[in-house]
Amino acid sequence: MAERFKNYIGGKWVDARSKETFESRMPADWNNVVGLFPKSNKDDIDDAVKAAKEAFKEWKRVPVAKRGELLGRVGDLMVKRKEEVALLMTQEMGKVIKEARGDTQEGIDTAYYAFGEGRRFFGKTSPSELQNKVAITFLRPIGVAGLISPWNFPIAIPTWKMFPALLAGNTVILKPASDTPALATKLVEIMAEAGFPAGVVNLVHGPGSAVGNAILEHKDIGVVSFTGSSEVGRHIGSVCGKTLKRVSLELGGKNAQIVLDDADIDLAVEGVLFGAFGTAGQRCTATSRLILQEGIHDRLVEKLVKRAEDMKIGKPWDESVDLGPVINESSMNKILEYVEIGKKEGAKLMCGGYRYTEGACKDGWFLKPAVFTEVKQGMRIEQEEIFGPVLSVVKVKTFEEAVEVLNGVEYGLSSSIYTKDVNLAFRAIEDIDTGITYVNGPTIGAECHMPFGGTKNTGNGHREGGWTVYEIFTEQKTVYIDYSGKLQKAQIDVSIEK
Ligand code: UN1
Repeated sequence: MAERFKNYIGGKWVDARSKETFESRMPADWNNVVGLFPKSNKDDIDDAVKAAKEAFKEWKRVPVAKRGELLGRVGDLMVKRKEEVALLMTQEMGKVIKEARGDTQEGIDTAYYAFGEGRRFFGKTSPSELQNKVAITFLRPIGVAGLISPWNFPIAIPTWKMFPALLAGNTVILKPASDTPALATKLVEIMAEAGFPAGVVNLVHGPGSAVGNAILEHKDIGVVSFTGSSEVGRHIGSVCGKTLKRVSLELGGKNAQIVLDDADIDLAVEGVLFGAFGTAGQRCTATSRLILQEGIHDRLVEKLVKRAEDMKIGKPWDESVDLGPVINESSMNKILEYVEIGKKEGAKLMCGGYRYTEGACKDGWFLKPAVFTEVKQGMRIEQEEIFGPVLSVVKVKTFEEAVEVLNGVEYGLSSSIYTKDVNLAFRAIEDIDTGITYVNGPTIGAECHMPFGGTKNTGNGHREGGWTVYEIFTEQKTVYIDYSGKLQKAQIDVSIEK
């Protein structure tokens, strides 16, 4: 019998009110059930909001440095349990063990960053326009935060949302992706062990249609943060528009790496392999397009295809494996459909692009990594997010053309340029319309202390990570203190005589 897991509401582990459950299975071996999880609905969200709202009354009064200390303790516990979490990640989500450790480490880094921020939760101080008066700002919590997280970074992204929300003094309800509920449970177990008061951290499993929507519509949730597809993001944004909630949306990408003729070719090949096929291409930041200047094109493609073909596919917990499975069957089918679309559009499939079933891989969603060349601007495989190990190579003549192709999509998350020419590197930084640009590095590898997010349809202008995430989870309070002892009128009592 598969283990049965619970929701965490008001400091207690509880079943869904409906008592219904859903399964989580291993993508690398779908005969294996990781566990059964509560299939919750609006009633469970109502319970969680009640608990979170009650807990907020006290939690917001805990000094921010103390809240930070608790998050530091979460970091310490995560360090101790890093290997156990990473192993579970290979099983439930399917990324290879080295990357699973990295995902967990990103959560640890986020915990320690929040710990530090607890001692520098600064507002601003300004002179007033009047004499004997001063103006200051404080950051205050919003209330109950509803956090909806994806499966591709099943530890890192929930921590990106929960830790800053909690540090700021909000209480939280996490609704994790239904493909990775065990990992979210593990994280919340660790947080419970660290000693958050009951109701401060709540976990509610279940489908987006029921649990997610209940979060969006609940009048006592003040802020929503979502990472996922642009399609779902549009829906979330529109509902939150109606209910006047603050909402942060981190959505799709169609990221590209440019390689100019003068680049270090081997470095560029290493970069694109990691960027395109790391996490089996299932990152918002994944390199989905490779834009090559014509002088380097053929040599680079030759090296790249050889390396892609040699990648070892297998069970993600095996240290020697380069590429694990994709998350589930429908995702695999969608990726394979894109391979067919690419062929029909006239692009040339140089390698991979089919299901890999050899040996131990027969019961998993494994794919051979695909490289398409002769991809033209405007083809669907050049424009649409695929979220799998499929790379489209576009040949260009000039730097200007490269930037134009890179910018010619609806998304703007990450980007990269390989060149030794410092002038062109800086022009790229200026001209590329994305939230993140790497110079001589792949499109993946964002660090927790820096702003993370994108332009255009990648989101709605917020930045997670770094200091900017606190703009999502706080209200600004502006305070004027008048110590003149008389009524002073701003805008009316003009101080400079004519
Ligand atoms: C994501 O793909 O949603 O920069 C997040 C990176 C990781 C985070 C990716 N640190 O690739």
